[in-house]
Formats: sequence, structure tokens, C-alpha cells
Amino acid sequence: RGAGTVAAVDLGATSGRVILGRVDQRAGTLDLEHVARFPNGPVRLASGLHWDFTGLYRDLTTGLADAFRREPSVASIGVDSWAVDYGLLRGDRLLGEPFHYRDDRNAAAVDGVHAIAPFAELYRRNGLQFLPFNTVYQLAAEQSAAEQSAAADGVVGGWLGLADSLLLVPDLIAFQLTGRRVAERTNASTTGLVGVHTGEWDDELIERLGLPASVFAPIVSPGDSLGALRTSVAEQLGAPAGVEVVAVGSHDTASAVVAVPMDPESAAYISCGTWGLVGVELEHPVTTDAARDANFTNEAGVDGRVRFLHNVMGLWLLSESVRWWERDGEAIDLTQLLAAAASVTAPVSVFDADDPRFMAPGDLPGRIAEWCAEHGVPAPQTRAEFARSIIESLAEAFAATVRQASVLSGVDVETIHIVGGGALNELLCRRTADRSGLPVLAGPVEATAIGNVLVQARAQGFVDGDLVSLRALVSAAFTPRRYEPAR
Ligand code: LFR
Repeated sequence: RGAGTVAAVDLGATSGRVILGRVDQRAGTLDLEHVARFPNGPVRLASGLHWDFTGLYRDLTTGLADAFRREPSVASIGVDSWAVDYGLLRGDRLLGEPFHYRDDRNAAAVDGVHAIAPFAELYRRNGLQFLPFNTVYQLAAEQSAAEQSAAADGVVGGWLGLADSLLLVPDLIAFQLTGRRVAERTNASTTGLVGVHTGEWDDELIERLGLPASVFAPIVSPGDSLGALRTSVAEQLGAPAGVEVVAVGSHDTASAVVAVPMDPESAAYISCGTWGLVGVELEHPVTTDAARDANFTNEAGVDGRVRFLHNVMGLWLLSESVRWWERDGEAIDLTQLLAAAASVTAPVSVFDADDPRFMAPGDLPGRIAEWCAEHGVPAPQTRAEFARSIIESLAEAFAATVRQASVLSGVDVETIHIVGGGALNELLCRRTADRSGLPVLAGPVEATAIGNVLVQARAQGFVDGDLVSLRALVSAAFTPRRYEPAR
């Protein structure tokens, strides 16, 4: 007691990792050991854009087996990932690889949902910003695919009709590991089907939308035990008896916010990876008309907090541009590209990083040029200029969104914390400080895994206390890098 080790599985849109976290509260230390890192990304099948869930599960279990070899005393496992996406099960059987939220089936389903429950009503009920991939729209897309196939081949109900449970990605992994079917609260809050005030499945909305209420699993909270590993899984992983899976903030952003070494009364955070999640931590949701118009979300945080934030497009703009330039096999060095971007001296255009045209995979540089042409501003010419324009546009969106978060929530923001991979991007951190006029504190880079570790460590009794004490451990272990705004 007072010290111990847990394993965090953290899956992002471009890579997954298994990390050991050693926590010693008396010594006040928190150490991470990176055990495995594996690629992740969309796979285009005949049915659309999917995740390779089976491959991810193989890679994460290989990583966990390595974790147990290195550290046989691991007490528990926690899993987090991106939000909104789910697998359908019938019995133990997974009904196909989960859809990727960037698949274009969702856009067509939005109007149908809003015809039944207008967006203003949805916002009052679930407090979520509009994103076309929120689970509620994905399920409507499942329903319309089912109707089309019923018309074509007479098979009624589709995959959703066949399923007896729907589990979000981290819950689906926890199910494979333990056999328990649950819906962890922070991630369930991103479906659009959980009441923002009740924290429970919104049965009335589920019924009105014609969704099968029985597929939704009981809601659990971060820190709850999900029980021991299945015997066959324990054998496969080389895990000793008694290792359990613990629910963490299974929405990656919820775990990241736990590990922001901030004072929520005077700080904003940007959890910056594929997305830039920009906001503040609150005790109570804000579902005013102004918050709705600004498209701010009230997602559930750990310990009953509210993540009041807005999704900015994030480093996806850069990674997907690079992927486009690399499509013929050329390899681009990101460090060199960013150095070249930093030395661009001519002014570059700032585009609207929030424009929905940037959501789908493909020719992002082309779409940025198109945006510039439509708005009568010069398009970037070289790759360095594109990269610079992306960074400037993100920094501008970050600064504007921090200002909005402050006005809408009443938090008087004095500092901006940037955590996640974006904390390594010096140009982005510096320009965010410049454009906001506020100091930026960058790091920790692995905030999500740290938040995952800390919630497990607390459940195991290795640490105690509230978010303030957990964040004190983060502050002691990781010194943020400070960027002062240029005067
Ligand atoms: C970040 C994130 C965001 C969510 C997006 C899609 O990884 O979880 O919070 O809006 O991915 O799930």
C-alpha cells in the first residue's frame, strides 16, 4: 500500500501504447515506463472506413504480456481510447470491425435525428457540441443502412437489430479481457444518449429515436473495478492471479484532463493530439444558448467534473497533409518540416481550422488551398508554408477558443496548459502564447496515460485524495516548459 504499479493501455487515432506506471505517494513519485507502441489508423473496406479492432487487440495484448514479463507485480489494467466509436456484439461475437468516426455515412443521418429531436433539444438533454460523428448519428446511419437492406433483401433490423450489446471501444476491450459488459461514464457521455444532468442513459430519447434500449450496458464510473481477467486471458498475458481491470476515464480526453497540472479556477487546457480539445474544467455543465451557439460540449470528467470544451481540428491537419505528400512513397521528416515552417518569414494565411471540409481523410493541402481561394487570401505554396499556415491557424483557433471558454464559463483564464503530443511542438506552443497573450505551460506529453495510471493507482489504494492531490503528483514528476507571449 502507498506504492505500486499499474498498466495503462492508451489508444489514439494514429498509435496505441502500453505504459507501466509506478506510483509512490509517500515519496511523491510517479514514473512511466513505455512498454509497447504500435500504429493505428483507418482501414477502408467495401463497407466503409473502419478500425482494425482485431489488430489493435492483438497489439495491445502483446504489449500487456510484455508488461507482465517486465513487472510481474502489476496490480491492474486500465484502458482508454478516442470516443464515440463502438462495436456491436451478439453474445461473445463481434459483428464486424467498428466503423471509424471519419467515415462519411454519418453526415446523411444528421437531419433524420434532428427531425425527431431538434439540436437545441438535444443540447439541453445531453449538453454535447454538434459533431456529425457523435454516436447518436452513427446509430441513425446504422438504422438507415438497415432500412435499405430490408428493402433490397427483406432482412429486417440490420446489424443493430442483430446485436444484444453495444460497447464503446475501451469497454469492448475491457469485455474481451474480463467478460464484463459496461459503459464507462466519461466515454458514454460522448454518445449523445446520456443525460447531462442525470448521468444515466436517456431512455426517453433512445426510445423516440427507435433505438434498442437493451443494447446499452450499465454505466460505471472511473475507479470502479471491472473484475478479474478471464482465465484464458490471464494465461495468455502471463498475468498472476488477482490482476483486475479497473475503469479509468476511458475517454482519452477525460484521462488527459486528470493529468493537467492546473488550477481549474484560473487555467484553460488544450489536450493536443489528433484533435485539439480546448476548454476548462467545471463543477457544473453550462448549456446556455451562447454555449450551444459556440458549439461547446459538456463531457463527463473524472470525479464528476465537467469537461467544458470545443473540438478544434488539431494536428490531424498536419499529419493528414504529410500523409498526402507521402502517398507516392516519399518519406517526410516531421522535425525538418517544422523547422522549415518556423523559418518562414513571409506572412501566411490563417484559415478556419474548424471548417468541416477538413474532417475526412484525403487531400488536405488541396482543401486548404481551396479554402484560401474561396476567401480571397493567398494559398500557401511550399510545404513549409503549408505547415506554417496550419500551425498559425491552429494557434489562432486555440487562442479564440480559450477566450470563448472563459467568457462562456466565467473562468478567468490566466494560463493555458498544453498536454499531449502537441506539447512537443514548440512552434505551436509559442504561437499559441503569442496569439492568446497568455503564458503557455507545455506538458506532460503522456498526459492521457498518466491520468489512466493515476485513477487506477487510486482505486488500488496506492494514492489517495482528490484531483488536487493527483495533479500535485503530476506537477512533482513533470516540469512543464513555459512559453511567454511575445510583447
Ligand atoms: C481525442 C478524441 C476527442 C473526440 C475524438 C473522436 O482523441 O477522443 O475527444 O472528440 O477523439 O472520438
